[in-house]
Amino acid sequence: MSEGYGEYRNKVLGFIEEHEKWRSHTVNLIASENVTSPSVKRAVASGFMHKYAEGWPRQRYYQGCKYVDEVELIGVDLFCRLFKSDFADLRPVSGTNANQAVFFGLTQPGDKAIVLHTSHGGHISHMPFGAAGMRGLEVHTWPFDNEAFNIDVDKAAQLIREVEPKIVVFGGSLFPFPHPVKELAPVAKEVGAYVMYDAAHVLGLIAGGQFQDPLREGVDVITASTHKTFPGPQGGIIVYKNFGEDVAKLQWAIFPGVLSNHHLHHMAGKVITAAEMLEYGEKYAEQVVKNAKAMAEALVEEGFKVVGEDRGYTESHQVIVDVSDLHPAAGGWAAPLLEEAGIILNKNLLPWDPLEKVNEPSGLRIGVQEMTRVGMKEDDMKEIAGFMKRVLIDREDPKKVERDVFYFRQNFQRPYYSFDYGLP
Ligand code: DSN
Repeated sequence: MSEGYGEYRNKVLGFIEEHEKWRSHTVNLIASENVTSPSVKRAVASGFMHKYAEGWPRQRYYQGCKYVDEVELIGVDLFCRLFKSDFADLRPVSGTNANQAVFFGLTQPGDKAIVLHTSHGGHISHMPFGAAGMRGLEVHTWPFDNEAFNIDVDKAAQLIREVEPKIVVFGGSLFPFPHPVKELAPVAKEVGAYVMYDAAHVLGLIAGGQFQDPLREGVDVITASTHKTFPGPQGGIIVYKNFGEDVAKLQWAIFPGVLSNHHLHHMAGKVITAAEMLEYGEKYAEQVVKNAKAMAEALVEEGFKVVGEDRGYTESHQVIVDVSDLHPAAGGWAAPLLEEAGIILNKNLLPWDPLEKVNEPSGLRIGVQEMTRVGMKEDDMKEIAGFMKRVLIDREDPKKVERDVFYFRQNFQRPYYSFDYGLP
C-alpha cells in the first residue's frame, strides 16, 4: 500500500483555501466570471452531483430521478419566464457545449455560417478552428466597423445576401454595445437562415432587461454560459422560440447528440440563480451597467484611453481600455502588473490589432459584474480607476497599491442580489 498520498489531498484543499482567501482580497474584473450565492454553492456541492439522469425530466433513461426531475422542471419554467421563451434547456454543460448543440442540430457539414471574428470579439467556438468548423461549416465573418466597435450593418446585409448562410451568429466575448439584430435578422430570414445569439457575456443583462432583447428582435435561439453577468454556477443554457419542425432536431442534438448525462448539481444551481434573477435581476443589471459607465468615465478622468467615447463607452458590463500608448508591450505588460496590485483582468486584442500581437495586445478588458454583485456602486468604480492609474500611469510599486486594494476590498464580501443577502 502506498503511503503519503494524503499529502496531496492536503495540498489541494490548501490551494483551494488560499485561492478563496486571495480572491476575496482582490478586485476581480475578469469580464467572464462572477461569484455565486451561498444557496447556489449548496446546490453545486450537493448529492445531485452523484446522479445520472440522461434524457428529459420524467422520461429518463435512469431510475432514481424523482427529485432531480422536479428541480429541472422548475428550472425550465423559470428560464422560460425570465427570457419569455417558448423552450428552455438547462442541460448544456457550458456555453460552447450549447453552441455545439445548435450547430449540430440546425446545420449540416458544408453549410455556411456568418459569425463575429475572434479578433473583433467573437468566441472561439464560432470559428473554423472551434465548434463551427468541427461541424464542417464554411465560416464567414461579419464585416466590422472599428469606429462604431460593432458589426457594419450595410456590409453585413450585403454579405448575408451574397453568402446565403444556413445560420448567422450574433454575440461574442468583447461586447460593449448591442449587436444590430433588429436590422439584420430580417435579412437573414430572407435567405432562410437561422438566427442564433450567443449571450454568454450578457445573459444577466438581458434577464434584467438592460441590454437588447434578442428573442423580440428576431433571434430564433439564444445560447449562453451561466456564470458571467448571469451570476450562476459554471454551465450552459439554450432558450429558444418555437421555430417549427426543426425544434426536434435541436432537442435531439442536445441529447443524445452532444451530451449524455448533464451535470445535475450545476443544473440545480442554475435554477436557484434563475429565481434570484427573477427577483433581483433588474436591479442587478441596472447597477452593472451604471457601474460600467462610471468605470469608463473615471478611467478617462485618470488619463486612460477608453474605447467607444462617441457612444458613451459601453452599454454592457464591459469597459475596453487601449493601453498601447503606455508601454511597448501594452496589455501584455499592464495585466500582470495589475495582478501584482490585486486587480485581476485580462489583456485583449482590439479589432485593429494584428493577430501576431496576441501576447502583447493593445487592450485591457474590464468587467464590473462581479464587483457589482458584492455591492460596489459608482463611487467604488472611481476608487478602482484610481488604483489602476497609480500602477499604470504613475508607475507606483504595485505591492504598495495592493495593500490599499486589500483594505478597500474588505467592505465588499457578500454576494448581494440573492435570497441569502438581499440588496446591497
Ligand atoms: N471567451 C471567454 C471569455 O470571454 O473570457 C469565455 O469563454
